[in-house]
Amino acid sequence: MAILFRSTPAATARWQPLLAELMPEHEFRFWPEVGDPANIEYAMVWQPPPGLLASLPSLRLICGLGAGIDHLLRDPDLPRHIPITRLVDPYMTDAMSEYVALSVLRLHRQDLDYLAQQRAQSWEEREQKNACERPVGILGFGTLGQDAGRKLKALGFPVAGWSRTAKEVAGFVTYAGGDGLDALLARSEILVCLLPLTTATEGILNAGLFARLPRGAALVNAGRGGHLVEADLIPALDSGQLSGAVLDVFREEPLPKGHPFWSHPRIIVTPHIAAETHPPTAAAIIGDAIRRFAKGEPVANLVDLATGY
Ligand code: NDP
Ligand code: OXD
Repeated sequence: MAILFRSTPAATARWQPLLAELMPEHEFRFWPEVGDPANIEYAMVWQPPPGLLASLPSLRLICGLGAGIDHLLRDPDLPRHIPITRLVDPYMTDAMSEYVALSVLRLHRQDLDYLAQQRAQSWEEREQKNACERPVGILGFGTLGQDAGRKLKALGFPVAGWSRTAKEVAGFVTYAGGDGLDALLARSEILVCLLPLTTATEGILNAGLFARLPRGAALVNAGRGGHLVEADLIPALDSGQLSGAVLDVFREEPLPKGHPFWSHPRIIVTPHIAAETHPPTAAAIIGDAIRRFAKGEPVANLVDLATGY
């Protein structure tokens, strides 16, 4: 029995020594050295080439190396009968909340304007609200959204969350479904997207949605690039409907040189680093899932292919 590991070359180099240390009972094959595919029962993967998973006849469990699994569902040959786990790692959750808190604070404290003023050597005080006067809406109120919400709330922001299914989360206003979205947007001066990318959420950040936010609202997208209709963002910023955007994810990554997002004065770009997979903690979590699965015990964080996350 062997485990196939496939990620980027840089990530593979970080994972390799940890896997030997934390999962010594397993034989690992590091893509593209697959060896005999017939004895691979488990796959630990990030963006596997299409068809790779279908070529493993003994595969029993697919362990995604990220929280999102849209990279797996893009494979037309994905063996859909094989269970998939996604990564839920408190270390990553903390990292995402740091990113969201930083981004929301930058937008709230008018950093884009003060940076422009610094470049112009212009000493000008701007009127500033406190966090308690700046409602934040979080699209995707799951593992990451709720943790970010708790940390924003601790900073004083009134936070509301939007999810697919209705839920009660102590201390938060929550909304669900299409009607709930209108209500959340109407109150959100800063909108944070932490949704999974699915057929239902693709392109959700578009001109129609921006128009339903209060004028001058700002956007943080740390979900997926596919959530944003890129052509709609700059017109919304240039018209003043949106006042700023912090973007960590893009339809094409790396964001191509010359893309207008790089140089727009009201956009902050980061290179998909909001919450990177952290091999030491992730290896322990995935190792535990594989051990439980092998013993026939229930495994956490299984993906539901019907909803796509
Ligand atoms: P979860 O599955 O825990 O949460 C997803 C949330 O989105 C849930 O609240 C879910 O609703 C909601 N949701 C899903 N579909 C819809 C819909 N159609 N309408 C309304 N709400 C919807 O995922 P995580 O919080 O762990 O991760 C979220 C995403 O964050 C990942 O899929 C990934 O794309 C992104 N991510 C980005 C990273 C980065 O570095 N930029 C790092 C890690 C993750 P419900 O509660 O009803 O199920
Ligand atoms: C993830 C990511 O989904 O890093 O984990 O984007």
